[in-house]
Amino acid sequence: MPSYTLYYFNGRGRAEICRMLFSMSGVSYEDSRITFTDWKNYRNKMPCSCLPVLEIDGKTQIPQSMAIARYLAREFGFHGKDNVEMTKVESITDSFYDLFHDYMRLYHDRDGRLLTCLGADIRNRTSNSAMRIRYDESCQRVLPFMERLLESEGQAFFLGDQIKLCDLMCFAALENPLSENPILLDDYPRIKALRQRVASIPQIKEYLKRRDNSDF
Ligand SMILES: N[C@@H](CCC(=O)N[C@@H](CS)C(=O)NCC(=O)O)C(=O)O
Repeated sequence: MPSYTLYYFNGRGRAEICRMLFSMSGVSYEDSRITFTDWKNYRNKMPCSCLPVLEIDGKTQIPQSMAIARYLAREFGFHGKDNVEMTKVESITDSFYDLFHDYMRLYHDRDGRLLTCLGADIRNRTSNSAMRIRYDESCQRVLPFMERLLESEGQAFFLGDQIKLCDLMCFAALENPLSENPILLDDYPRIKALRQRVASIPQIKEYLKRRDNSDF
């Protein structure tokens, strides 16, 4: 088994899906959290100048949260069993990423920098209208689609009775939006039930209990 270090800020953010995959697999990794003050010293050294980054065996560094998540899902057995199922897993995962990405953008300035880097209070940044409209539209696009998918094809999870990357992403991507708007899923009972099922899996339950609370 390779050695893994996951670099991100001290928040759930885009790294949480990867941390959940590590928890599900039981594989150990270093959860390296960079402070916003230190980020300026790291930025130019990181591939793509953004986080998260996964470092494998102290040499290979991979940026992009979804590429990292797909890699870990394949390594740990949480991806599809064949090409069609893998594509379905990715299509659901990426749909949740769309929504999550638009939510995260509420916390970025015009240059795309995370506002927390600049010391802004992220909880007061949710009314930026153009980004807010885009995020609301993503919710209207993605959530009904996922609810219908669970109704027509879902069993215990999106693709059968085994948890996969897309189920974990359904949990991770909606955490921040739900902390701001607890009634977000009231019209989507199947998504809500799926998230509860994910949270009740022993490895995830234990992880959620022991992780630190963070702002985002
Ligand atoms: N598409 C990338 C986006 C990465 C991204 O925007 N990361 C933010 C944190 S969530 C970042 O590194 N911000 C600091 C900066 O841009 O200086 C991914 O999903 O990993």
